[in-house]
Amino acid sequence: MKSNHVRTKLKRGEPSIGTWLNLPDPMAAQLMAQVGFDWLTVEMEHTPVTIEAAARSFAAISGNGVVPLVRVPWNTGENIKRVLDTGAWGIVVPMVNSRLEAEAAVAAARYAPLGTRSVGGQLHAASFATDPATYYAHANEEILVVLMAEHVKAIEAADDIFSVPGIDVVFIGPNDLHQSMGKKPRFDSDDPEFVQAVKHVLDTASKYGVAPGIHVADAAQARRRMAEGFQFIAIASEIGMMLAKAREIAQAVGINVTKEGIKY
Ligand code: 3PY
Ligand code: MG
Repeated sequence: MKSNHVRTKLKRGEPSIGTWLNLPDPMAAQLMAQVGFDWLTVEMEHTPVTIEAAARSFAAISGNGVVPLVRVPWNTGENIKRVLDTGAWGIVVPMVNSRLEAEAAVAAARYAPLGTRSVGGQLHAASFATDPATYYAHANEEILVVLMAEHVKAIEAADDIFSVPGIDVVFIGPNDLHQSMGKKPRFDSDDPEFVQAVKHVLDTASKYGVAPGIHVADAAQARRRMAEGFQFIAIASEIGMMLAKAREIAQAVGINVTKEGIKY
């Protein structure tokens, strides 16, 4: 059975960098899997990615030696079961704002005795190049559980949430976090309330031995966050990178690029 090198790296205290896949296209996933990122997260929260497209993307990603992760549309047992059973090696769960919500996400992602995940399926084992029985015996040690801290409620409840056993990463969603503070959504700012919230996540994650993570807009931000101690860093998305490069090229030949467009 293949092993989840991202989980191993994070447990050793090392950083691990990846990006988001927003296109509902396994071919784009296959090509992005050859760039060299440690992991790729298939985005199902804010995109039209179907479970079938996601399953094909997980296979294309894991087949290239990269860890396939997925952001589920919402924190439900059904969402978590279906993406793990179709081959994801880890889940990113949006908007986890209480201990109860954190416990529910962990329980859905782990087999007994750590959780309540139901056994069944074939693709989970195929994704790890093994058979179902071996997968059931080892999945709890391989599946990466990433919970998102992206609301002021999660910052206030950080001790309650981050101390739940079975969490590997707490991952800041800066856009929603700003939004929940009544501020303009963005990846970064020097707003004192946001800066303090980020610091509180870093400190609390370290207190409970959980890897801290954050979504950033570009390489410069990624380097700064790593220097601060963040380990699980998502840089933009494949669409963001494609459009940024397209704009750069268009501008270089004199085309008037007027729209800023999406960043991730
Ligand atoms: C946010 O910034 O809100 C995110 O969800 C990033 O992944
Ligand atoms: Mg968000």
